[in-house]
Amino acid sequence: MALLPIISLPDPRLRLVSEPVAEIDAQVRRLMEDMLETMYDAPGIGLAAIQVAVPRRILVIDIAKPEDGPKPICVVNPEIVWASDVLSVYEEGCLSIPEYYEEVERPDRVRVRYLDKDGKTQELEADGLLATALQHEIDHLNGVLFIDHISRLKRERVMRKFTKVARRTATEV
Ligand code: GNR
Ligand code: NI
Repeated sequence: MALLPIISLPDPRLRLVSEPVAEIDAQVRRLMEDMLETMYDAPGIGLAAIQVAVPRRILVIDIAKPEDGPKPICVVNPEIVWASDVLSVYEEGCLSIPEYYEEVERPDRVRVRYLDKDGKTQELEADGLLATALQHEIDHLNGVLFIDHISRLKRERVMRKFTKVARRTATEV
C-alpha cells in the first residue's frame, strides 16, 4: 500500500475527461487500494483517480462514521442511470480545492451502475451524503469540479486565489 500525492487547483489535469477501464487487473486493484489509503489519510469521504493524477474512470468512497469501521466502495466505469427530479443542497468540499466549502444543489437520489473490484456489474441507489459523494466523484471523471456548480463570481474568486498561491509557491526560493 502507498499514499499517493493529491493534485490540486489550478492543476489542468483536473479538467481531463478520464478514460474507461478496459480490464480490472491487479494494477487497477492496487491503484484502488492506494486510493483508499490516500483517502483515509487525507481524510476524505471520496477520491477519484484523476485526483492522484491517473486519468481513468475509477473512484473510491467511504461515508461510514469512523466508529462504525471502514465500509469502502470501489467503483469503476460508473454511469448514472437515473437521477431524481427532487434536488437537495449539501455543503461540499474537495481534497483538490483545500479548505474551501460551499453549498451545492444536486439530485437528491441517484441510481449508479458500475463495475466492482471483481469486474462484476453492480447497481446502487443512493440518497443523502452518498448520493452527493457519488455525483461529486463522477463529475471528477468528466473534468468537472464542485465549483462549476456555484456562482461564477464565487468560482472565479476561488480560481484566482489558488492561481495566486501556486504562482507565489513557484517563485519562492
Ligand atoms: O472528502 C470529501 N468530502 C465531501 C463532502 C461533501 C461533498 C463531497 C465531498 S467529496 C470530498 C473528497 C473529494 O474531493 N473527492 O473528490
Ligand atoms: Ni473532489
